Amino acid sequence: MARANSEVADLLQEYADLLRISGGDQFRARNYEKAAKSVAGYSGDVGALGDADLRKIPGVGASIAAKIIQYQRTGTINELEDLRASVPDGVRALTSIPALGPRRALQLYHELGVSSIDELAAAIEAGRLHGLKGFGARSAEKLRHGIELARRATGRTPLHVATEVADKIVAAVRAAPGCQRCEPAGSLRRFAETVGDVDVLAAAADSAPLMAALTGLPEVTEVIVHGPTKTSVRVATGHPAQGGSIQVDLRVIRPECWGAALQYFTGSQAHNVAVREIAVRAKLKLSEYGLFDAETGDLIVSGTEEEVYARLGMAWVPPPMREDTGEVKAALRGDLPVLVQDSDIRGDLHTHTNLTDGVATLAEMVAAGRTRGYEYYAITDHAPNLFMQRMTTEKMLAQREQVRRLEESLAADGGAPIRLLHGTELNIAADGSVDWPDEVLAGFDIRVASVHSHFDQPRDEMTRRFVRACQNPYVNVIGHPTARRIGRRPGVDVDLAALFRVCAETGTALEINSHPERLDLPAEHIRAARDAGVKFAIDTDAHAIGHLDFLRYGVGTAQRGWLTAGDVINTWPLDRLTAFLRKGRP
Ligand code: DGT
Ligand code: CA
Ligand code: CA
Ligand code: ZN
Repeated sequence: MARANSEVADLLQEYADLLRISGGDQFRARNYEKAAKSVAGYSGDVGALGDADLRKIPGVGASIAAKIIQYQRTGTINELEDLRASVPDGVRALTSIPALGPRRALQLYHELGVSSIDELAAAIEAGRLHGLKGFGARSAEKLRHGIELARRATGRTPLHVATEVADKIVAAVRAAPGCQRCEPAGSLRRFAETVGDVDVLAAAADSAPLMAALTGLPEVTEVIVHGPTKTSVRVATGHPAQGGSIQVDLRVIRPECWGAALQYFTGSQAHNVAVREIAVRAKLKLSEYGLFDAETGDLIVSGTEEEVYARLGMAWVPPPMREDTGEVKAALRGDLPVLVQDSDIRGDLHTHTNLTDGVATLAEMVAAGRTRGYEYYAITDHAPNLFMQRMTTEKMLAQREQVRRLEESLAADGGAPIRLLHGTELNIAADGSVDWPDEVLAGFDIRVASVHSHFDQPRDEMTRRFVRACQNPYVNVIGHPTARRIGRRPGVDVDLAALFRVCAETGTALEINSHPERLDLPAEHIRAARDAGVKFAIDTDAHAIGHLDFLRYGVGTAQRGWLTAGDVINTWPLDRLTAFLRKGRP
């Protein structure tokens, strides 16, 4: 996606947020938010468009187009600057606290003079929220928890934001004269859900041109250390975490140490400690320079990771598994699972179009899925009970017709064949029921069902809710099962063991939602689910063409959960998949 698109989208979103905070027209705020979404998902480069073309983007009218043009010309938007000036920074920071909307943030500012997260924390502890209108008995507890989440979020950058930075840097370093290899390492290579700093490793005889390629990048805002073996810089991310930039460490090593260095700097530290213990027991010494004979100091191997692990009697461990959760033992025994790969995925089973809250048309989304080489592709727009999406049975049936016609025309155009599944994303109501009656549900090829409301139910109610949804003979996949938003909203309180049991019994798959702000089911629960016999669907929940590329994060998350292709229903051939989707129905 073009960089200008995400910049413009962020500004429009900020404008919407500021309108809300300052008590402006809520309807206008919603329009700006919608425009932000379509700009973010727009397939061309917004930075290059004139007025007429801008206005063709859904949700962009005359006044928004004018603002984008002003931004293109001057780099600022006057009205946004005015709004920024009218709302203290601290109050904006308050809105990053989950459970505190813009209106209540402004109320705290006006009534208590609270203008930062720290001041809010102090006000809560001093009991100053007592009796404040709109802040009931549970408010203090919820806000305390929200503050904790917001503080944690500001400390680490989401995986996709860090990955975009790393991709750019790796490309620049690889292009430098003399660069033999360059790869991301650290938590990013392990597909951790958030990243503290970006570690990049490169191999060259002379490091200077590589270091210069990094420090010369326009996105670099500060050079912290500039040395021959390690250079550290800060790079702008355009994401609020860590103050809008992230540290990048580039290490350049001699090509002959590549394997040992990559192993060392990939971590995790806990994995490395466990691997070094294996080395010590074999009278060897492992460092970033190589594997050495502990007594003589002679180098044994260092060229590739595979050689290093092999000399320790271990199979090569895929980076997402390197967290010291049993992978060292498994690698010694030689029975690591063969992990699912991006290329195993035959189709996406959870995607949206502009019939509900997506920004691309059915034909555009399907064309993008086909370009990815998918054999099948499910369209799962929202169902009627998510009222703001205004879905109706008539619209749904008309879409089904459109899907069938599109499938026929694609079959006739001589390109790669693709099977289209007409599905829906149902809403799991508080009592576990879903939107449509059985006779309507029966007409879909696939039904994802998700929690979109009543996130605060007590554990036993929430568990009963999920169990009932899974027992519904038409519900095939539980979408984003915990409903968490990384750094913004904790997952719902549910008895996961009970959920896994009912999924396995009923043939209901759990989604691994690839959206980088969800990554849900979270990696730490995936192994337990698989051990209970659960199957998974790795989906993107795409609302724009570009979102189909989020798949890599879902696959990385599945790998962190040790999944094989066999565990994942959308790696299966279509006939096996459709048999699974029948859930034993005749
Ligand atoms: P992060 O940056 O917090 O998301 O997590 P990592 O895992 O990327 O940690 P980081 O950046 O501190 O270091 C990258 C890898 O380098 C780490 O996973 C293991 C290795 N490493 C770095 N410094 C040390 C160290 O002092 N001791 C050990 N054992 N390993 C280290
Ligand atoms: Ca790191
Ligand atoms: Ca680091
Ligand atoms: Zn969805």
